[in-house]
Amino acid sequence: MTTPTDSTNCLFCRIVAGELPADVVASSDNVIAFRDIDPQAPVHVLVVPRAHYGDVAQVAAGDADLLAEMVSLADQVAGTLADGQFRLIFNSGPRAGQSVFHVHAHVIAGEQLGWSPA
Ligand code: IU
Repeated sequence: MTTPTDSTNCLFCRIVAGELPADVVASSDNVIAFRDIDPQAPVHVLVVPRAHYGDVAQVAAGDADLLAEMVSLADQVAGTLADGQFRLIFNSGPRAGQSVFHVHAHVIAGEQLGWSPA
């Protein structure tokens, strides 16, 4: 688990609050989904809980139902914007490539995906 973070000056908290713009494609009670500004595939959407958690392990430990809601919204996005098949990626910690420390799942879809994430 990475170091817990707080919502002070958190980019994704500001998007959730509507203080910064984002291309929101779906939402549910506790989760929003918006397009990544630097897409790596035809469909590249970030699924983000409204509440601030630093990484996926913190969500799993703190609110497993919220983690399930994130996965459900990811599935909905892939079904709406692509053919329902998708890759779901959580980068957890800087060495894994996490750069924004408000947990988010990358939904990657819309083309035949290769496999070499490392
Ligand atoms: P990462 O797993 O923490 O590295 O993913 C962060 C993502 O957030 C990355 O793909 C960025 O392109 C994306 N992003 C964004 O969509 N909007 C922003 O304003 C910023 C980053 I900063």
